[in-house]
Amino acid sequence: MSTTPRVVIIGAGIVGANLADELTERGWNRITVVDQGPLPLTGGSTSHAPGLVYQTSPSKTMSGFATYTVDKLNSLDVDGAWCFNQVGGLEIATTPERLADLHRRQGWATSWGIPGEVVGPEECVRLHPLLDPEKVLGGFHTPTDGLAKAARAVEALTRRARSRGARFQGSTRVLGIDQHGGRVTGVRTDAGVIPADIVVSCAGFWGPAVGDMVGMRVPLLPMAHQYARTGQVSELVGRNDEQIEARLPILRHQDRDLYYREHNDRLGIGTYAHRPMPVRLSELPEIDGAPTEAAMPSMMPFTEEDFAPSWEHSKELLPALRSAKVETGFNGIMSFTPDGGPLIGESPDVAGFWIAEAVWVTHSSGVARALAQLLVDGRSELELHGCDVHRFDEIETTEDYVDETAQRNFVEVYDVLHPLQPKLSPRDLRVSPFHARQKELGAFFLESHGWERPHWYEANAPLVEDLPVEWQPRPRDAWSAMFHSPIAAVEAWKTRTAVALYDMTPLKRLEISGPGALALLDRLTTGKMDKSIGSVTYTLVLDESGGIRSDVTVARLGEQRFQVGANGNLDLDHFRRQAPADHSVQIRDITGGTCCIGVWGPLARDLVQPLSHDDFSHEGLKYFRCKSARIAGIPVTAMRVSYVGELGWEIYTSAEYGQRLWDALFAAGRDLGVVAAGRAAFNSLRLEKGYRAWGADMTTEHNPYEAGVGFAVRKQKGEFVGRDALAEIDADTVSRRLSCLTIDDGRSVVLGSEPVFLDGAPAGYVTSAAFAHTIGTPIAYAWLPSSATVGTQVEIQYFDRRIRATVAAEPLVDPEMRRIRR
Ligand code: FAD
Ligand code: THG
Repeated sequence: MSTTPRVVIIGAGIVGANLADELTERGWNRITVVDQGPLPLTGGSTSHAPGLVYQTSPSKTMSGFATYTVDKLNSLDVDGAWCFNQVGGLEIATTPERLADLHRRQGWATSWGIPGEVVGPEECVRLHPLLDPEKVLGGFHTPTDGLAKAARAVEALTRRARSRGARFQGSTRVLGIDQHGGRVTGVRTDAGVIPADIVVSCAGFWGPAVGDMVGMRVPLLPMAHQYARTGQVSELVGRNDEQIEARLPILRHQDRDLYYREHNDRLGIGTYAHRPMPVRLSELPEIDGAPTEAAMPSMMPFTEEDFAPSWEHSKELLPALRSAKVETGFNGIMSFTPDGGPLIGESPDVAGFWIAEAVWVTHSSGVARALAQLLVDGRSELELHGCDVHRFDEIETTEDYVDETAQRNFVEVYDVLHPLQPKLSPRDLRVSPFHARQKELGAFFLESHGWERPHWYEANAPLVEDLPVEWQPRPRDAWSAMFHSPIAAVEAWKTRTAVALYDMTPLKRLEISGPGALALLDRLTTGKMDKSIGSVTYTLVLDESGGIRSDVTVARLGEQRFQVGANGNLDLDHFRRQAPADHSVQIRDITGGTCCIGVWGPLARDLVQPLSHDDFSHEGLKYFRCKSARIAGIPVTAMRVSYVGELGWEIYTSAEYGQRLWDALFAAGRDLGVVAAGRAAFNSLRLEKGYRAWGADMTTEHNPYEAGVGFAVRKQKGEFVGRDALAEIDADTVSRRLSCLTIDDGRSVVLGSEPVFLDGAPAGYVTSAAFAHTIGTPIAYAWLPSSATVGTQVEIQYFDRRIRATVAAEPLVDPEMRRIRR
């Protein structure tokens, strides 16, 4: 008899209930859902959620989660009562900056297939007559958004999952997780042990406490967020009834951190305008008896003084409120994370222990479907890199870091944020050994995973004057000029015409060694790994369906020792999980103890060779080879690889020699015109050379042939993960392609995620974009149907403008590889 695994879901909120539904829909029938609270109103965040669902977000995956939630909840009811009321969404602007941002949001909606348009003030008032026409400059209207009746949806999902065999058990508190041999075996509760093969914690803001039971860090911070209801609003009387509750679109007033919905003839008001109010789990209110809608553990007492400014702003926007009053309110508890994304994934230490937390009602069905797909099929159809709990580096999961960044995200939740907008704090968490020198050179730093990364160096500013005419930067619009500098043009120019030093230290480096290392890498990547010592291979890590999990470089440093240049912590997590249990492979993250300088440009050899007795000639160290050497007496590993597409090497050494290496290279390069160069130039150079950035340009949603990296797949090499899925696919048969676009006007720079129109209809979206200094024109990469061949005219929507672009043959720079191979 075939049986499905025994699954225990901790938490019967909107996430746990959705997961039970998704798993039972897939035929898993041994599901138990336990909750410490009584059913169906458990007292968690779902029990009081006002349920506004706005689908549009900068993230394709998050928007996809939301769209699925809307479709699913729309199809549910409890005895005829609605679970989703599709009243539409309206986000209004009261400042020109917000109005511009609404156009940007409308672009994301178009990119991700969500209907919506920016409308004028009259239309806003027609849609929502409570608005003061004098205050509103315009709005973004999304007809398929609306209200989720979260607690009722839990009931509908519970009924359906029960009818397929799931068990729901309320008033049962989980006290511990039983495990044996590194696997979960059961869940210990105050009502006994429930045996389990898989445990999924859907415990909402209690997540960290449940994670502690298996020693898993759950980087979320519970925080209070205020929600109030007015008394009767005379303008609403007679419009709705208890059944329908609301007819007006849900409303957001982001300039004041406010949102609104109807509750029959009253208005509900949510605010993020107040001070951050972190909540310790030990401070939760003690509830006598069962939770009610007025008292539950996820509700703190209303602090009126925090709400006062929001009430004033509400009366300004919605004059009808001036004769109403605030009747009730509470400080409800929800989860915030360091980057605002949810937390999905399996414990690194205890197999079978999963979490799905920090999830809004908005994304709940989508997250549950993704997790069900991971558990049942091993793969989610929407890519999860921004949701995977293992996306964080260790420093990003510490309590102090989570505390500070989660509070920051609360404050910024409705702010207009530039894609490059840096954290102001915490900063200087991780610096390379070159940091002191970078500061002396006036580096402008942005932060990534705690690393300080120079984007350009003010020390190069005087060279802007020296730029030849064809290299001179064009003026940019104010938005694309933010966190950018014309100095990037200098650094690009020097890289292509002289030589530049790039700090590559933050690039994640793994050492994979041991008797099983070769076999592991061979199984997990698309390349031939059994090459000579000193080989470097650019290769792909696929999932079973042929989707791209990552692209990495693998350098063979010894018979049983490899250095992997990776894209982030997800790669480390993947390799660790895939390593055999027999300890024949050791995997170490060596990023922090080492450092790397990219020395690139036509004069790179003139710079490095005089500093070394080792042979840095073309024959002495060929393209995509590496070797140990000494440079200025410092032991290094030199790897002839260049993400910017120039002659040169990534030069690695251990951290303590870093500054000395930097100084030696800098001094030796003075007469050659060496500059330090930053990420702004780097990103432009890699894009014009056609090198993909995993996560932005390609993800698990794409196969190598669509993404233009099919050359890295060695189908003949033998078995490897993803090979079977690719058997029938090649570059000529794919239906969509990552395509290179040049911008026709030669000056408009876009930033990424903008929709692309083909024959007037949305057909794809931008993944990465930059000004290509070498050819003097802005470029973009975008996903487009294969029918958009070279020469096809398209349009990119940038705010409220359409920018003409043309599909171009790629790469735009050095297709013959003359710059690199010499
Ligand atoms: P919960 O509903 O909290 O469920 C977790 C469950 O786990 C609880 O029932 C708890 O009892 C149980 N549990 C925890 N620990 C244990 C244990 N040890 N043993 C047994 N059971 C345990 N989201 C939106 O999308 N739109 C909105 O408009 C919106 N408005 C909000 C307004 C306010 C004021 C607040 C506070 C939140 C709002 N949210 C909104 C967020 C939303 O409410 C939550 O993100 C969502 O409800 C979380 O669902 P969940 O299932 O993860 O958590
Ligand atoms: N350096 C190192 N490792 C890395 C990167 C890096 N790992 C992660 C990420 N960056 C990987 N991305 C690329 C993308 C392209 C190339 C290298 C790393 C590249 N491609 C050549 C090409 O496409 O023509 C060579 C391909 C080949 O010969 O197989 O160089 O920056 N260490």
